[in-house]
Amino acid sequence: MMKWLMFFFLLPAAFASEPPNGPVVLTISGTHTNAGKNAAFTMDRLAKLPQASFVTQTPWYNKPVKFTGPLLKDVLAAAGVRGHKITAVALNDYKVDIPFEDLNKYPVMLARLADGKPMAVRDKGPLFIVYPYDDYRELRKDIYYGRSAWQLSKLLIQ
Ligand SMILES: Nc1nc2c(c(=O)[nH]1)N[C@H]1C(S)=C(S)[C@@H](COP(=O)(O)O)O[C@H]1N2
Ligand SMILES: [Mo]
Repeated sequence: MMKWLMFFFLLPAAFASEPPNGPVVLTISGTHTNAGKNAAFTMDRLAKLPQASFVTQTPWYNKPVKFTGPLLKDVLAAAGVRGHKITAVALNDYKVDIPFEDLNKYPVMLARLADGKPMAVRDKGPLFIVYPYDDYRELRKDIYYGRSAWQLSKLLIQ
């Protein structure tokens, strides 16, 4: 009974806040942000940014995976965001800091496809921050694996 009440109560609100091209999958916020409404990203908007792609082995899959998505620095540029430090927040409330320096040193990707397919939440999707671990041996360390937030939902900029 309670469940149904909740359903009818929440449903109109969910539709009202949804832009025509789908739900917001990533929000960006922070004190040095002038992003305003540019800080909300639908999958569609992320897919329209220039796309990067690389194949790499990871600790999460038992074979190399081809990841595709915009570079994190291009996402932040599209939102009009600058700062020193990024805190990535995931759907499971995992939080990790990523220095802006990483984005200039490496093509850090906001992956939205794994082997050409969208990632379900149970497969660490829909968004996964990935580094090109195979191209840089120094990235094959727990500090960078830790910065690889899967199920990403927010970026807080400081
Ligand atoms: N969303 C989310 N991303 C995450 C984590 C997490 O708990 N939640 N753990 C991080 C850490 S500390 C590491 S080492 C790697 C590997 O985590 P896993 O092997 O538990 O998937 O994912 C990183 N990304
Ligand atoms: Mo870790």
